[in-house]
Amino acid sequence: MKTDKDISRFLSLVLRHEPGKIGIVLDNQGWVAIDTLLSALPFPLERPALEKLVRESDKQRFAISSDGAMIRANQGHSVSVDLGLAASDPPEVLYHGTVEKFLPSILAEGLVKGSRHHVHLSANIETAQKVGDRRGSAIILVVAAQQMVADGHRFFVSDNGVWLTEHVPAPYLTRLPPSA
Ligand code: HQG
Repeated sequence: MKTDKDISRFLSLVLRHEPGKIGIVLDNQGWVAIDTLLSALPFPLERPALEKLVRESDKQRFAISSDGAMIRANQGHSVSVDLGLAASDPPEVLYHGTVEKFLPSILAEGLVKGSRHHVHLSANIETAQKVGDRRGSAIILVVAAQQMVADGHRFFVSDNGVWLTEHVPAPYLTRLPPSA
């Protein structure tokens, strides 16, 4: 029996990274017909259960189109899609959670997007803490977002509130001291 978490992980995999794994094709904006997805999944899933999972996803990872026909991941893709996000004005600072072992490289080349479309940032420290804790003991980096905007960098915000940018050069990063 698959848990909602197992299903969510699998949907993240096929809607962000490897749609070909189950023989589906995402359109340019990352959408696929829900009927196509459900019949391609290697386990049974009914539409109401999928809708519930999308509604209750802790990070609101997926979106269903307004006509109810299609689904996509809100962010985090490595396959090429155009989410159609408009550039947004970020708060003064944003946060990024990482771990100690990446710091030398981050301080040398800044935050890089790797295989994803963007570097992922959050507006609050708690989220960055959780993101960093996925890999060990979180280190929180503060990103001088408004300074970056002043210098010509652009920011986007996904439908589920993740702040995205192409690259954060090292001079815009400072380390948040651990809280007592
Ligand atoms: C690190 C989850 C060395 C970066 C989360 C991170 C997030 C560098 C890792 C979303 C580096 C990339 C994304 C550099 C960055 N040298 N390491 N120059 N620049 N890094 O998973 O931000 O559950 O691609 O610090 O909640 O950890 O999938 O990015 O540790 O929103 O919905 O390289 O994934 O959301 O890792 O996480 P990731 P991330 P979901």
